[in-house]
Amino acid sequence: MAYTEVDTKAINTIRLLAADATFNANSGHPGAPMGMAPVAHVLFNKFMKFNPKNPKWLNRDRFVLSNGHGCMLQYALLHLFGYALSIDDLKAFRSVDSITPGHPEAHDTPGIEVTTGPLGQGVCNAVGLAMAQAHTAATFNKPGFDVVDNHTYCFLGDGCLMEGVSSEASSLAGHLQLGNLICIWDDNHISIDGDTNCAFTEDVAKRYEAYGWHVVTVEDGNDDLAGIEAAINEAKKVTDKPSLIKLKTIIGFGSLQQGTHGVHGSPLKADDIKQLKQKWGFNPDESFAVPKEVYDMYHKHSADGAEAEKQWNSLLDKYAKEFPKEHADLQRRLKSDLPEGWEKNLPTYTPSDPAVASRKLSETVLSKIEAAVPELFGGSADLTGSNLTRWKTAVDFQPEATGLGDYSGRYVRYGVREHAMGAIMNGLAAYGTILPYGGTFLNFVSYAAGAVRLSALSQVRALWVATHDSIGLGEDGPTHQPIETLAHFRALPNCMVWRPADGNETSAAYYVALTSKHTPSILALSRQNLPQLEGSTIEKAIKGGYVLHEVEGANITLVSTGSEVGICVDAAKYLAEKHNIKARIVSMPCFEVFDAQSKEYRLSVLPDGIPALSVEVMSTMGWERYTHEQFGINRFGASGAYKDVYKKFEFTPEGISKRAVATVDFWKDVPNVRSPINRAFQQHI
Ligand SMILES: Cc1ncc(C[n+]2csc(CCOP(=O)(O)OP(=O)(O)O)c2C)c(N)n1
Ligand SMILES: *[C@@H]1O[C@H](CO)[C@@H](O)[C@H](O)[C@H]1NC(C)=O
Ligand SMILES: *[C@@H]1O[C@H](CO)[C@@H](O)[C@H](O)[C@H]1NC(C)=O
Ligand SMILES: *[C@@H]1O[C@H](CO)[C@@H](O)[C@H](O)[C@H]1NC(C)=O
Ligand SMILES: CC(=O)N[C@H]1CO[C@H](CO)[C@@H](O)[C@@H]1O
Ligand SMILES: [Mg+2]
Repeated sequence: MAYTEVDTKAINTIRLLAADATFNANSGHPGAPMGMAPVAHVLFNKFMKFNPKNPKWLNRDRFVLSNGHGCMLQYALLHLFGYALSIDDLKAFRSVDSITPGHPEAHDTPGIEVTTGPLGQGVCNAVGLAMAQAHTAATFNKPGFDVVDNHTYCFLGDGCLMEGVSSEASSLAGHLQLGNLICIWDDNHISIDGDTNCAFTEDVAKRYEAYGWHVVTVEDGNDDLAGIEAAINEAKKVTDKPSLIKLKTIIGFGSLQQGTHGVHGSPLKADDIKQLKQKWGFNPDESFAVPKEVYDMYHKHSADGAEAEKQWNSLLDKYAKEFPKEHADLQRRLKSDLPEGWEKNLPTYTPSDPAVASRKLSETVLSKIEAAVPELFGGSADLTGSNLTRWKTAVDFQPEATGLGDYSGRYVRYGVREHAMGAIMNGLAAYGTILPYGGTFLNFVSYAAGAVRLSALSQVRALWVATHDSIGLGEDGPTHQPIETLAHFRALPNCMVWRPADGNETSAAYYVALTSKHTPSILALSRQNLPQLEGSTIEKAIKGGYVLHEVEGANITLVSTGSEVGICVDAAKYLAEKHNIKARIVSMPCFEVFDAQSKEYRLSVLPDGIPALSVEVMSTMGWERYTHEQFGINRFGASGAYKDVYKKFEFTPEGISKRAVATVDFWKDVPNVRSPINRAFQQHI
């Protein structure tokens, strides 16, 4: 179909909304929206299937703006197509409590699929969405019932392509042959420092071809709408490779400063906006103007989308009759509810059960629940054997052509790509039918910190199976031994860091992680064997912290996590025998969850009257919130057999006792020792 004046008007409307909103906010990025308005117009109006009245319709096409600084493009589109985003919301761009924040946030704004802005993340999210689409189709589609059959589109900029994380994910996407993924690169030769030739001169097209992508170039992304349409059509036809469309554009198209970094991140000047409006036939004295024919055109497309959803709904009704079990499973997953009774599969242990490494306990949990929780979909960053993340009968998520698995498989070979794994999990979770988990060493979760932070911010349920959680990993040494990791992720809002001490606590960690619909979890798991602790139960551990061992007339509380709790139990015996000191023991597997308990409960665990000493083989930072004294490791670890390393740092019953004696001695003259739980005001809101 030929393009007309209305198309041009629509494109210029998008450009001017971006110019007006950034001018009005006196902040923001007009350049990318003005350069990408033509491709956005063609993609949204000719290709994408969605219903603005129901932004969560399962079989919509997904769109990710990986160059999230260009979000005025996305906000303008959402408004024009009739999502619940008004002109006033555009006027409130970048103001406090608006639904149009400085970068797109999925949980704030209807129609935004994933939270982007940290460059490189969005394209990885898009890979995750495309994987989820492929997996969901392979799991639920039946002959004649293409319940899931559509595409993930992603815009990305030079910045995204420079970030290493996008290379990790793109390499995997090529291997996985994700034909439903179409990425469009805003090849405008500009980033903040100016012309990209100062730092970014590789042949990106060749690189992506080498990854196994289909790559096409559109020479004129500013005016050649038919060329853009043809490139997207061609990309859709390639079903066994992801596509990259290299779209040559001019940043800030139309502005007096077009093609320079001056339009990247600063509003245009008033007279510049004026000349744009004059040039394009808009009233120069009017802002946020939308011609009626532009609304009409876009609303027509949205009405087609609503009709497509209606037809899909009747397809789904028929599906429900023919495949009631699958239909019920799909509906349940879309609510993030877990299957009735799934938790009965969580293993429990008795004190006489053998000592087991918590990474192994984690594997047992996964093996026992995977059948009951079919949305569990995970893998490991090339540490499957060490991390024990794969149940025995698992099928790999692989393209059939590789002969290694198929798309219905639930086990992902992420390769050595922790950061992409984290970012892909965010995309997998955003799709709506999958509960993602990923395994690596705890130390290397830090490689993925950029993605973990976005999981927490955008309220994504994703699990990190983070094994080899401390100096207890032994011989691999300080390069692999986490020190600051727990402090870092405990400081991250809305992130649960679990460090279970035994089998019951490991089950508790999984229980809370899986049932918390809006919070990611990191499960820090040991390589070394841990005894089953008398008094641990799932019920107690799901409070985040509890009294493992109470004693009348106690002199001190020992507070610990994971592998050190068992050593504290031995230390308490030693203290009673050798020093006539009575120690009560608190296990604190998760700060975040403990903090959410009532003050009364927290004070019952950490009472007034006696000092508390924390024991954890990592940075002491953060423990001041719970204890008077801290025994930890504020330096790097050491390479050696794990028992020798623990001995070197004195994490032995004797070493802990030495600190306990010093604590009791130091605080004995302090009258009315107060629990650190008592505060003048609540520490968080
Ligand atoms: C991880 C990360 N690092 C740095 C930034 C800051 N930043 C925002 S946009 C940008 C330049 C991006 O260039 P490009 O993607 O080409 O965008 P364009 O200027 O073409 O709009 C940078 C460095 C960021 N958002 N994320
Ligand atoms: C959805 O995708 C399939 C291919 O995966 C395609 O055949 C179909 O036309 C698409 N539907 C719409 C409405 O875009
Ligand atoms: C684990 O929990 C179960 C059930 O609550 C309990 O019977 C058992 O004693 C606990 N195991 C340990 C080692 O405390
Ligand atoms: C421990 O507390 C008891 C009182 O509960 C006290 O009699 C005893 O002296 C204390 N021990 C030490 C070593 O302070
Ligand atoms: C079952 C399994 O694969 N175990 C492996 C776990 O990882 C360690 C290395 O860290 C191997 O020695 C085990 O064989
Ligand atoms: Mg650029």
